[in-house]
Amino acid sequence: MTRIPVVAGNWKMNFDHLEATYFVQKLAWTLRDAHFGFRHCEVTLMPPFTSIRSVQVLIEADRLKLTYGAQAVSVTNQGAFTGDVSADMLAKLGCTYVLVGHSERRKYHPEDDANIVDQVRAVLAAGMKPILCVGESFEERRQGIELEFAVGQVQDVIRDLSDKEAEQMLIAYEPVWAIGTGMVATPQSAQQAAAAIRSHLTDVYGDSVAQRVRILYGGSVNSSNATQLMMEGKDIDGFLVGGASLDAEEFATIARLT
Ligand code: G2H
Repeated sequence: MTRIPVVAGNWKMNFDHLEATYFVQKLAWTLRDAHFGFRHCEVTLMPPFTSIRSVQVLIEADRLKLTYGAQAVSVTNQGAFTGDVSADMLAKLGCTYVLVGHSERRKYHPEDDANIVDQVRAVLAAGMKPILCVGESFEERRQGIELEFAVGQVQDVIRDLSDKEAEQMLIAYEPVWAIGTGMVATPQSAQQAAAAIRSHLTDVYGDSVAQRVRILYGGSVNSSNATQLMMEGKDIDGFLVGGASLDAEEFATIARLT
């Protein structure tokens, strides 16, 4: 089964709508092939809520072969939830993906497993694809339980999903100690985690579903480590890129190497 790799740029809380417009123009100029589609991978941008509409307008106006998504979503669809943004609102903005359970959301917001399951359901119900983020902290790695921990996080979220729903998911393995630190997982350990996650998906859904789910690696990815991670990661289907996605040339290089 051939899985099309994804390179997702998680801008986190960076770029207002004007900076976002400038970035997309620069990325399109840097990657002239954005007009024709990338040969090997899908490139997707995950701006803050306030920049999604600007990114959408530019991508549609210039017919760029880029997709985009959001970094978080409400578990409810409408009503008195001040500050929240619903899955339907994001779907109407043309979002393809929504990040769910990023470690920064788990840390700074009350996002526990039950809430993350509800976010996944909301995203799927609105016709988008959740990118579920999992990964161990330094402490779990020190104890040697990193694989059990990451697989356990996947297990907690997917247990009630149907085969069809599971196929729509992407999973980003992001060891917390590697996020924004410059410390990247070794290609072997990234592959080992991706393989453990895929093996769990096989146990639950069977091989044909498990082989369709794209598993990304995230955590200090840049143009110097992307090639090795891809070459040695037969279960790694692309990257969730944070810091390095804020530089259009660097991000374009990662996309070319994926
Ligand atoms: C991991 C990643 C993108 P960074 O969170 O989500 O960030 O590449 O800066 O480590």
